[in-house]
Amino acid sequence: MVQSSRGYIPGLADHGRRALGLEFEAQVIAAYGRHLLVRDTDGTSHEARPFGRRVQAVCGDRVLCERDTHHGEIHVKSVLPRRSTLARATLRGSAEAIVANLDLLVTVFAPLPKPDPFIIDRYLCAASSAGMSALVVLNKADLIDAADPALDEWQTWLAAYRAAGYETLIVSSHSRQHLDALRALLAHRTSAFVGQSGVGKSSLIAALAPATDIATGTLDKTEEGRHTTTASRLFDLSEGGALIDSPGVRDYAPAIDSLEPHSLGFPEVDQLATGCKFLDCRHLREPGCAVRLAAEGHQLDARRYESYRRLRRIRDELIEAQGPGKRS
Ligand SMILES: Nc1nc2c(ncn2[C@@H]2O[C@H](COP(=O)(O)OP(=O)(O)O)[C@@H](O)[C@H]2O)c(=O)[nH]1
Ligand SMILES: [Mg+2]
Ligand SMILES: [Zn+2]
Repeated sequence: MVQSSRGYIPGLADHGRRALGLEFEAQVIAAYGRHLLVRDTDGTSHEARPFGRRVQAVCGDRVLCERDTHHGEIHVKSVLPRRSTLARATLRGSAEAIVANLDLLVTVFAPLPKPDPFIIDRYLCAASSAGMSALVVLNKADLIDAADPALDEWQTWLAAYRAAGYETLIVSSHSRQHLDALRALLAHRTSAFVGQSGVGKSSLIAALAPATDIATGTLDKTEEGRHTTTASRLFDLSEGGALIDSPGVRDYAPAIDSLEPHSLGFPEVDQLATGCKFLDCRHLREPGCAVRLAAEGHQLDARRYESYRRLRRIRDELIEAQGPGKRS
């Protein structure tokens, strides 16, 4: 065993601290910036703070905590390896984790606020690139008028998502339409709900996990004591599994470096690309591009292809700006 420079055996010391309950494993069940709520293996929740700038814990993370007996505080010492990370690009272009250890990403849109399918696409790309399953949900079905011409457009979007391999559902948290079908897809998995502010993410979660409202202490209060929804929070499902509510967004940009470099996380592009003439085809103007041909022949949804091209341009510009060495 390696002797540390400070003269004690780290393994033994850790063991001792664990036996005394000073060090323990927990899961982050709410995160408001660096204010965390962690739940230990006994199911007890504790307010905690990351120990040092290096520790970047997000909702869903498994973490190693240490009790500071002197000040009565709990510190998150380290984040245990994640099985998946949903990340976003910050304004400066670097990757920032939003939620960790997800199995499924639930992207929600609604008749109101006015939906933007390109935001949905970008979430789906992040999910597919990170190896998670994803689901597209149209909420507020009770507001949909069958004669509304916009319904045709939404149906076209949903058909394209199904063709790409994603499951889709039309639900209502108010009328509870198709909530059982949604619940069946969520059981025994950890899922995060994402989408524009106001689409009904929190309402859906409240309808699906009603009895599990967790006490977040001072976490979801601002300095003035008002409640905010800017925290990510995890709710247990009675049948097993958990739902994570995330703050609503105006827009979402995936972390460029975490996108699958060839298809950018578009499953249908990935499939079609096996027919491209060049292995490094970017699926734009290249000769013999099976993806572009499929779009021209309407086997690939035109809007999804446009979405791919937009994301491709953004990604390539950012990779270019990072300079050589980081290029892929
Ligand atoms: N008509 C209708 N309104 C809904 C439904 N779900 C949520 N809402 C309303 O939409 C607004 C935003 O809901 P909220 O859950 O806070 O959205 P979030 O920002 O995505 O978490 C609230 O006024 C909800 O009452 C629904 O299924 N039908
Ligand atoms: Mg909300
Ligand atoms: Zn191609």
